[in-house]
Amino acid sequence: MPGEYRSNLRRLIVTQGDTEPASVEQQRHLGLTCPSLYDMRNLFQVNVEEGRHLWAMVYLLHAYFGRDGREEAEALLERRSGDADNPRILGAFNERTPDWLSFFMFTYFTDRDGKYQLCSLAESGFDPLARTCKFMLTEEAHHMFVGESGVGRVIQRTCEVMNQLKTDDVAKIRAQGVIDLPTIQRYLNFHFSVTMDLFGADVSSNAATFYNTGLKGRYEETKQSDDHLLNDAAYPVLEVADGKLLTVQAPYLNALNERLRDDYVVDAKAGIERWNKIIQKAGIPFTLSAPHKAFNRKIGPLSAAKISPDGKVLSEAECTHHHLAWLPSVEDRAFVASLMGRVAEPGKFANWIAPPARGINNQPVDFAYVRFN
Ligand code: BYC
Ligand code: FE
Ligand code: FE
Repeated sequence: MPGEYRSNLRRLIVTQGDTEPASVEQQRHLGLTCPSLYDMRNLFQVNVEEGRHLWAMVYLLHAYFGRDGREEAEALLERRSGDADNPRILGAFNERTPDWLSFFMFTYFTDRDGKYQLCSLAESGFDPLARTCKFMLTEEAHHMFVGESGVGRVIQRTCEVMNQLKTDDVAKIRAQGVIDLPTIQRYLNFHFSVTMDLFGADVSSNAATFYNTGLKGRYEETKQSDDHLLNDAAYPVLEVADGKLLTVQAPYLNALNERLRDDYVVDAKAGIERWNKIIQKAGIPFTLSAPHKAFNRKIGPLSAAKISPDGKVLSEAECTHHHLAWLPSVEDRAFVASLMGRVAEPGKFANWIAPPARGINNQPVDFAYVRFN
């Protein structure tokens, strides 16, 4: 392999591999506060599979990259999520996953980044990487299911309590030990925006190189009807000019991160609409929505501006003023944390979450999914 190709390929594999143990580190204490045995079993399955994804990437490093690969794999084992001195590579993987609402949001939004990145690596011309990513994708579907159904069950339980009390008063809803819908929206805003950053800068020469050298493709590359070279093509990206968000055309090859982010947003929004169906069915006039993709960014040119969830460019003062309404506050997080307590009796569920519609592998919902020996 030529030098630059080799180091780019290794870097992609290291970045992918780094996220896998990071997520397990972020989630490792959640067994202590599982809302049911059903949920605990799902947590363990997710963690085991992320561990295997790590193994798959380390295998590639050892099998194809000689000494550099072994050193990178060693370094991967030394990094820790959130460690100030030796953190994980990507931002979202250094955030905490302190409670189960965060876990469900993470598996819905952040594992979905996994799906999109793996789909683009599954197009790689480096066949061992492409093949292993295709296999990893089969497991990603379950992780996202855990997230979507988890958040859905939290919403369902909240709606039940709201209808019993006939109120949307946050204090009264919280007093019943369930999570109010505005707090769920703030958690959604946080996890959505942190995940937006995982796609990298909107305009990136790395992205162009990865694509041009066949290391990565687009999402569903083979279904794209253009020439797959993209040399003279353009793609829209956002810029802040005169206090407004403007769409400008960038060279397509440099905008491939943005293209993948846009594909992701369509998919992520579809599930939010399914959550809204639960709220509608309960007859409650409230709608969850995805924040604008420019909201709360830390990566790329949009990170220099303050942008509201509905896509308005704000002054520093306006932003500080609204911050509490848009992202989980210390108090929101403390409230959610106060609800977390372990429920480990088969068929029992914590008060803040509805039971699932069905069990796992045709077992009943009250099956003893985890045994403590
Ligand atoms: N945080 O040119 P840019 C998953 C860095 S999730 C911190 O835009 P590029 C999973 C970037 O590294 C899927 N740093 O970067 C989910 C670069 O650094 P250098 C994970 C960031 O390379 C749940 C600089 O900023 N897989 O599997 O075009 C549970 C300039 O950026 C971030 C992958 O990501 C960030 N968010 O795009 C378990 C696939 N973003 O060179 C698992 C592999 C960017 O200046 N990775 N930077 O030192 C990639 O394809 C690319 O590296 C990225 C970044 C798309 C992430
Ligand atoms: Fe994974
Ligand atoms: Fe995953």
